[in-house]
Amino acid sequence: MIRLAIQSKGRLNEESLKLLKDSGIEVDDTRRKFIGKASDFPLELLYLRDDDIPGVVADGSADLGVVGLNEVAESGADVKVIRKLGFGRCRISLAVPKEVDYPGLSWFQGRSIATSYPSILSRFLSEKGISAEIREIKGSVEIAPAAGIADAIFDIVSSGGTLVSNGLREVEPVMESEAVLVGGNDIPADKREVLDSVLFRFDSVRESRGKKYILMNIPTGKVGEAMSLLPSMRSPTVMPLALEGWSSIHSVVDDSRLWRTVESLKRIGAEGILILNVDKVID
Ligand code: PRT
Ligand code: ZN
Repeated sequence: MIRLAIQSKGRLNEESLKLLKDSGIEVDDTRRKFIGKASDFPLELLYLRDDDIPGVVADGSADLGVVGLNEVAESGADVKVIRKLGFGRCRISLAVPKEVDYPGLSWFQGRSIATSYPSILSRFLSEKGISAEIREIKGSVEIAPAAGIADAIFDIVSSGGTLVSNGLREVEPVMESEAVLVGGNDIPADKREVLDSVLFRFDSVRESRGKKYILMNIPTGKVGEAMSLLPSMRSPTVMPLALEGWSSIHSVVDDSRLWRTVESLKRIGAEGILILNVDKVID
């Protein structure tokens, strides 16, 4: 039995549960409980506040955790990042009132900065040789300058909308973050097999995200050209159609290049193009 800590509510909760579900690990999700058990997999879920996750993994109360890299860095807990999970992407940045004529980091010298991430900030400032006063506040950091609590802020930014609506401007992105899977430094041998299975499933789900399965009919004389447009995992599958002179091609394409690829294929005579979601990819 392996124990995984995830956020009980908040931004990473839903995606963490979805990752488990897509990995075939179904958990009774009545979030009121502190612990949930997977029905068909030797895994127990611990629902916690994100701030507590690195610590419980470091002390062995949980074997694994899903948490933002920013929380791992802030906690200083002795855990290992096993995988980046590709969701909950954001950055932590310094932001100043928009009317400031910002000359560079020296602006922060002797000023005050409000943040919920004092450790990351103080490390950054000392690396850069800036001495500033760090004012730790737990929530609504973005209102600190307007409220006269601090000259600037150091906070999570995703779309940037919160900064704009509070009259602030991002001036120094300090750290990129996303949800990560963390583990203790030595996973006991008897849990190794379950951990490997969790990683194998997570990797297959991750690999399938952002990919589409595409199939089409094409004049056989155009197959070579179509294949050059379709770099597949190994090579596209080509099959003859019952109709003389026509073939069918199947392949997997990254979402990011899907429309460009489809347009090029249509130009060379592809017909009956079908695009399907990819559920899992096992290499
Ligand atoms: O209750 P608990 O302690 O568990 O949760 P929490 O309130 O501390 O954290 P939560 O749920 O807000 O965020 C959990 C994690 O999600 C963070 O630690 C980050 O790793 C990640 N994440 C990703 C974000 C954002 N994107 C994000 N945009 N966390 C917070 N925000 C905030 C940001 O601070 C801003 O105030 O959302 C606001 C909107 O951002 P914009 O730039 O899109 O306007
Ligand atoms: Zn938190």
